[in-house]
Amino acid sequence: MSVNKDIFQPARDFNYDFQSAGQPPPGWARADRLPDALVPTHCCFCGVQCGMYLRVADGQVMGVEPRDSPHNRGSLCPKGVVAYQQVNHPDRLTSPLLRRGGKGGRLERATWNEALDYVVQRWRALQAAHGRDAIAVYSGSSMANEKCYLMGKFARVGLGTRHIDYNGRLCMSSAAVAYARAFGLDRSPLPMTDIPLAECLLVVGSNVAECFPIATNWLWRARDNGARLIVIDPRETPTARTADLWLPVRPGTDIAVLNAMLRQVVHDDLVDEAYVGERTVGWEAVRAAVEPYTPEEAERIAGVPAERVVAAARLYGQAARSLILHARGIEHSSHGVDNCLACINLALARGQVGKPGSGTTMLTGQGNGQGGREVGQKANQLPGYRHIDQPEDRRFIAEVWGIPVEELPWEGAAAPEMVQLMAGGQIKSCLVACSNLMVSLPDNAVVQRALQDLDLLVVLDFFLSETAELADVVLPCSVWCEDEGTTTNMEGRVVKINQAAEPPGEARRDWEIIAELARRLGRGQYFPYRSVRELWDELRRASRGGVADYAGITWEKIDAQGGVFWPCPSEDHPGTPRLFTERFAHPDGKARFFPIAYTPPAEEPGGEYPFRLTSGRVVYHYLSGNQTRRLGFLNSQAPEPWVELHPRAAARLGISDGERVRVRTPRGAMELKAVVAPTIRPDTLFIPFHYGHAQAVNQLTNPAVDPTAKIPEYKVCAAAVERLDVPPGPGVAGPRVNFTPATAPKMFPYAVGESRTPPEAEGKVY
Ligand SMILES: Nc1nc2c(c(=O)[nH]1)N[C@H]1C(S)=C(S)[C@@H](COP(=O)(O)OP(=O)(O)OC[C@H]3O[C@@H](n4cnc5c(=O)[nH]c(N)nc54)[C@H](O)[C@@H]3O)O[C@H]1N2
Ligand SMILES: Nc1nc2c(c(=O)[nH]1)N[C@H]1C(S)=C(S)[C@@H](COP(=O)(O)OP(=O)(O)OC[C@H]3O[C@@H](n4cnc5c(=O)[nH]c(N)nc54)[C@H](O)[C@@H]3O)O[C@H]1N2
Ligand code: SF4
Ligand SMILES: [Mo]
Repeated sequence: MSVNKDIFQPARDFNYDFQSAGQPPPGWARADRLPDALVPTHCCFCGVQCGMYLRVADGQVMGVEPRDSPHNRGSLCPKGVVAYQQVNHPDRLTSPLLRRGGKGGRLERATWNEALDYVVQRWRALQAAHGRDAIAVYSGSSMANEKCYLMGKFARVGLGTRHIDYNGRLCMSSAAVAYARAFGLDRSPLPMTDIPLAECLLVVGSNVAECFPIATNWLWRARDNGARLIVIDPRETPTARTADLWLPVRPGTDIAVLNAMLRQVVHDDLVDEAYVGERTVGWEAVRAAVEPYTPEEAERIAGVPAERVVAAARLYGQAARSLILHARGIEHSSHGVDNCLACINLALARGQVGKPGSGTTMLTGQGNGQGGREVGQKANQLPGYRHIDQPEDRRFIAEVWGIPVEELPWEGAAAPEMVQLMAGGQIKSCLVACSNLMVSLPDNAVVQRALQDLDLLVVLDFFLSETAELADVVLPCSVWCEDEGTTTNMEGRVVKINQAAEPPGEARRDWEIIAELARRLGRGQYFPYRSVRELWDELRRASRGGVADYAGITWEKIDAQGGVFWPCPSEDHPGTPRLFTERFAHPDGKARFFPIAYTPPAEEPGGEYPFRLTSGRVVYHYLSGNQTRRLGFLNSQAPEPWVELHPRAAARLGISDGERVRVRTPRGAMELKAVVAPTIRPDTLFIPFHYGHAQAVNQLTNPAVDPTAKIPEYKVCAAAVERLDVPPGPGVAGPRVNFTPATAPKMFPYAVGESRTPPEAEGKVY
């Protein structure tokens, strides 16, 4: 077998100069050794969760081999192939760091005892002075289910605070709300292996080929079978380039197109009346609601030629099996829930949901993006997708945890609201695990002030992130393959991550650090875990009977079946790959239609800011980039951000390809390289978001959120782009800002010290 040696090389160009150092650091595994073992596991990056083997020699991870899991069939993308290079990376944090000399001081090495004692003593003092809710926990979905579960329990039982939320809030919380509302349950209704059964694929707001490269193989199989492909995206993505139809929508205007497609389906008599009558509720209101959305109206609002809207409706509507795949392009919106519901309306009207190879599916982003949102680290949620406001759910979980139900806090602030509570001084300390807020939250000048003003910021990470740089205490943790556990991939398939190495130096596993903090807080009796398996067994018990029921999933069954789909209520149950085949998850078994009207984004272009700025991903980097910017091969392909703009816009502004330019929004400005490309709408700019500090696009983005899901509107705000020799003057009229009470980021309504008081039942759909 010929091996591309490059991919086995350590990252040469990040913080470690091998040339002058001469030799790799001690402990760096050599790629040319034969492995002692191949450890079966899954990739740590996106929601596809490709199976892989890690090559291990002398306890060191030294490479990767293909593994034939049912959903990736041996393939890996460029990120999966080099993921293992994080393990022995010279930038790994190997001892706790403590900021000495107050806020202006430096982060310096400390012992675990010193660091943990300091954290616990400060937390006790802050809670005594300001109430339990003065501390927040901000978690993440790149961690295994067991750890995400532990974070929720630690916040509510260890610290007794109501404030816990996680980065999935920024990811697809709008799709989660939409599925819960329409179907009664939030999970992709079918496995990836169903995609080749579809006759028509409608991709709405996803750069599938760059963001889910291996899931894309299933799209190609569908194409091989003759499936037609339609893509709705302001950019002609690699997937759009191969499509039968590309609908270049103006950012933030998809509802006009989706409603017009549904109207055309109605006018062409393509509604599945039998299905609609038997399996759904609310159709008549939707039929009436879409009537004003003529193809011409869609063209006016969304900038997509009317005849393309009609053609898309016919391709989609005439297929016997059609599948809508949607992602952050429509979900990162101040009306993200409505965007997803508009997709669902279309699929329900065509009678597609609950059948093989058809319906709708959300392309879940993070490795454990699905599991992370159902095991209880979300502000309004308890394990098993239970709701924190439901008395019977509260009783059940309090019993599993062995605490009086009155001690269980109520709903806390969602991630963007937490930032406001920090900025407002109500939250005094935050424990961040598995998130890099300084890069990922919108309007990050405000985020920086909020984090810097905290009395105590504690960060668990294995590389010093932009957020960890601001911390008072940094606790070094394990990378994914230094621990075991389960993740739930984008299909709802629970898979097993296996341990291939020990954490380096003094680094510890996340769950060990959290359990130790609980012990030092005097809550050790609730956190007696000696292994991840004990945590897993408790999670199974806590999910029993819930919407996301893991009770019957054992690690052995995962191994035997190549993963188990939840719900899986008992050990003799095989799991549930396809949902809604007979009934939907609402008590009456029927799906719900919701009439959706187009509303403009929270900020529209105008005056000084004539462009729509959108942001997203490239294939070589992962999220905030804290991991992939350190992996030499990946970083060499995309070492810095750029702004994509259309040749017509560039010509008008005198900008040439490769030139450095300034992009401005009402919140900030940044300088970066221009990439002039005909693949983007002339009124739109695109910047990838994987970079920190002065290279972060979130200096510019709008913090407006969806009123229910609280997901930020990353995908559209008003912007200007200009040559660097143009002074950034005070400008003429500002953008037209559509802030309404519903879309404005709302201050969380509860004061601190109120964990034991139920909130008013306002907007508690999910
Ligand atoms: N390489 C890579 N892969 C990843 C990740 C990564 O960071 N890097 N992250 C993972 C995670 S957590 C996530 S959430 C997913 C995200 O996966 P995707 O949602 O596919 O990725 P994005 O780049 O955020 O946005 C998708 C597309 O939305 C388009 N878009 C922008 N505005 C609009 C709009 O108003 N309407 C429509 N229809 N489209 C619009 C953009 O042009 C872009 O092509 O990827 C996962 N996979
Ligand atoms: N402008 C703009 N902003 C966006 C988006 C966008 O499209 N545009 N997308 C949004 C989306 S979809 C997402 S998902 C968010 C993601 O935003 P973040 O969650 O902030 O991004 P990550 O890079 O995943 O941050 C994870 C951090 O935890 C560390 N980490 C990884 N694994 C572990 C682990 O097992 N344990 C611990 N303790 N730490 C770990 C990593 O080193 C990294 O520093 O960003 C959002 N922000
Ligand atoms: S597609 Fe996703 S899970 Fe698969 S190798 Fe790439 S990043 Fe990893
Ligand atoms: Mo995400």
